[in-house]
Amino acid sequence: MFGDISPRYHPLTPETVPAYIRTRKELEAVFRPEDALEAVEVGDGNLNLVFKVWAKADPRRTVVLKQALPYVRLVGDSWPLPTDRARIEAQALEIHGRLVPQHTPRVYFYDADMYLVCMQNLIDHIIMRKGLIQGIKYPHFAEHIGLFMARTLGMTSDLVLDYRAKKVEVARFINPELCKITEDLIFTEPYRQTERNRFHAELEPQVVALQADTGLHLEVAQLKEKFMTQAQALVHGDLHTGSIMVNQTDTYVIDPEFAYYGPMGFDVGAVIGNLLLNYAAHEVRTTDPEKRADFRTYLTDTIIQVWQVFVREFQPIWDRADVIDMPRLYQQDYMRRVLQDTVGFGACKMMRRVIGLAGVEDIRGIESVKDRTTAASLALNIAVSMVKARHHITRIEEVVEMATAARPSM
Ligand code: SR1
Ligand code: MG
Repeated sequence: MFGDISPRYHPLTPETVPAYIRTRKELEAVFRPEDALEAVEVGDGNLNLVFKVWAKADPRRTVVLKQALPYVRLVGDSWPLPTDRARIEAQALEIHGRLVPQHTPRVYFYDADMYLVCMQNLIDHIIMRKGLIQGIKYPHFAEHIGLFMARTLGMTSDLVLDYRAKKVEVARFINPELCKITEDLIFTEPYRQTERNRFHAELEPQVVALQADTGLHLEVAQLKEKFMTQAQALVHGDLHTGSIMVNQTDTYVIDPEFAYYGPMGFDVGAVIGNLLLNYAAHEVRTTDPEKRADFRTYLTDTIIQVWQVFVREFQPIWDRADVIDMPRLYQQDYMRRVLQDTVGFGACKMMRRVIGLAGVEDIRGIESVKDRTTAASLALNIAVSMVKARHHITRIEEVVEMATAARPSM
């Protein structure tokens, strides 16, 4: 266990949610005393309980309650996990809401005894991963997420924060157990034989080769060290396409419970790596060659645009930065290092989703084993070429070139 659990804490159920809602003054503007309330548990993530609750008479009057369990939901109570992650999520959402309100769900309250965040129910939006699997394009996504990352990363870095405030923030977002999940599941387990890995037998020869590749291990070890030691900015920490909700006009970033002070490229890499996982999945998910080529062009254009918008929106942050010398050269050097980190972390995020415990639906949801193997193999080949090339990359277009050149080996 991790510290004492509040005596008031109890996991909610759909039956107990309405009574809990009645105790919260913050929701008096949403629900009326006479409202009959309905709740369902919809958590399909790996860690928490998530309830949607609405007024039966008007389902648009609705909120989401996200409550931490004291263990990893995906595995059970044999894997304890601190409920403090709910505080981290509430505080990160507060910062995101200040810096990019248009891309952050509204938070109604945080209940520190119940380890629960109550927030806006994004009823007009879907999880981006699900949309991408169906081949839906989101024309404003790159613009939105590029801005989101430039603001949330740049404005929480030493380029903007006062020297003392920065250290206070680093301390506030110490998140050791969730970082340890990342250290194990992303940077360690995929590269050795462990019980928690979940790849299918047909992929084994490629995984065995990857696990014997000492050059790859060196790169991944360097990235793990960077993840563990570089307190560059407040990163979201789990910015995959399952943490993004979208429609044709809006983009919202949810679920920052893995937030901590880490390298910026960890977030940018998560976005790009997950777009590439989807790219690999469409190798078999979209059988019509023209449609596949068209959707892939959308994905690769999006990758390029995400980076370009990120760099463009970072510029005003540079204008506020007090750097000692050669500001132009330093800016270029800084952004090049963030790009190289992005490529390395993006690759690690891809490999873990193919080999490790927590997969993604893009690949693992492919029913035919043969097809799943083809997509997974392509994802691994793209990732391996990225991680090995990362030190030399100077342009985002090189990532797209590597993706388009890669072929499945199985
Ligand atoms: C045991 S938690 C597995 C994964 O779920 C979260 O979404 C993170 O990506 C974590 O690595
Ligand atoms: Mg999550």
